[in-house]
Amino acid sequence: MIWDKQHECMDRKALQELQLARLQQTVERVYNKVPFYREAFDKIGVKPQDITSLQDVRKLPLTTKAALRDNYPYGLFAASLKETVRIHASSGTTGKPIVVGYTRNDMETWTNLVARVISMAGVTDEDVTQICFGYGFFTGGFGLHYGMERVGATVVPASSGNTEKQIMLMKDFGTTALVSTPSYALYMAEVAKNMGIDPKSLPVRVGLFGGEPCTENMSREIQEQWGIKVTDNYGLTEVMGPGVAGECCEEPGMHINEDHFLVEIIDPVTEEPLEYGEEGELVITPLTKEAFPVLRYRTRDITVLNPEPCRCGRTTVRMKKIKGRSDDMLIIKGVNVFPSQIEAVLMQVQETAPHYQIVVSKKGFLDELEIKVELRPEWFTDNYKELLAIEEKIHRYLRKILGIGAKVTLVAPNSLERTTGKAKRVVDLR
Ligand code: DLL
Repeated sequence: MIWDKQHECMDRKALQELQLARLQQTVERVYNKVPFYREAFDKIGVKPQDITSLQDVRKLPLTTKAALRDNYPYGLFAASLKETVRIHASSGTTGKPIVVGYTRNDMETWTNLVARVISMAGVTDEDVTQICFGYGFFTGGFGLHYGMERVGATVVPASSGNTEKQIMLMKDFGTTALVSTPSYALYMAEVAKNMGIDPKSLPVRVGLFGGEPCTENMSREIQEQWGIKVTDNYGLTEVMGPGVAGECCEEPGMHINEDHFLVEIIDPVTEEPLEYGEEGELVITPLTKEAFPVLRYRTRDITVLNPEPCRCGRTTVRMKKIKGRSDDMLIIKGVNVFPSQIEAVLMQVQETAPHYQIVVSKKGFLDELEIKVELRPEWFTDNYKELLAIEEKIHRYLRKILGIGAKVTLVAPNSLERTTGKAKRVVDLR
């Protein structure tokens, strides 16, 4: 087990001193090695020496995804390629990917931080872990792989896809810890059932899920289908990959590895700082990165920070489950709607399965929201009246929670596309 008590249970004041020293080092490094940042500093008249307290982080420029894209591929690297031992990239939907690098020290830090997250979830060297994340440019596969090896678990590097084989391997190899996206976990449960295998009869006891949002209700669904302990973990390529934050076994919320990441919450529109407990966009400054140290990276992820000490003994701030991305927020008839709010409603309806799609279109000048959701096989019927009653019930729930009307379309079990990676829930036709 990797539990770095010295850092994970640190006195807050000592932690802040460590954070400041590391922030100063990072700022110095970035200023000296990355022309993009030096120019940005000079433009606003800030020098590395101006950072004398943690609050001074606000003097630094925010970094957006656009800056990473504009400096493709190596423009923001603060280490030479000779010092860089690994490249990862985030695919993005259009154009060039975002490229990040790791020195040998970065790899060591990354491995340790993922190992912490794995240990928080209760995985040990007694576990056999099946890693069903894609291996390759995606940080999920390799990130969890190295972390699991550090913990001493037996790694089955299954990667994603070939789902029937995944189930066979779980059974034959005695997999106890499952690693995947939440949506792939649900898909795997479905495939197991189609093979005549109850997922609960498999040896899996704990799941580490991440890479995409997952509401509480969705977690509960996974837990019920698999009969396992479900944990969430968070990260992003731009600041490292997985290993930024993870859930412990005591209280809700994901512990942020704050000795390596300085976090802020800002108002996504005004960019003004928000307090603990207030909902806003997470901004992250990695404090120990060598090859790719971005400053104040705007994650676009919406969450709330909770500084309350946790029963587990860790003193690090916890982040709530991600509500969604500010760029995924739909504005429908002037109302802000996050896909996660729709998911939360759908997951309360017993007749529907956790497979849905949100379609937004325009009819004339008006936005139209349609929710396609699968019926559970046991509720499947061709009785029109019954179907209509279910649709109306969902329509009513949605109006109550979201304050707007949506067209609800029930579709047959297994008719929506399944994913072995991150689910694409929203189709915006506007
Ligand atoms: O998804 C890193 C990762 C891999 C984390 C495996 C955990 C496990 P990217 O592909 O760069 O990196 O995508 C990062 O995915 O900004 C969030 O919007 C979303 N995301 C990641 N983890 C979670 C989570 C990896 N636990 C983007 N809950 C982030 C909600 C998540 N959203």
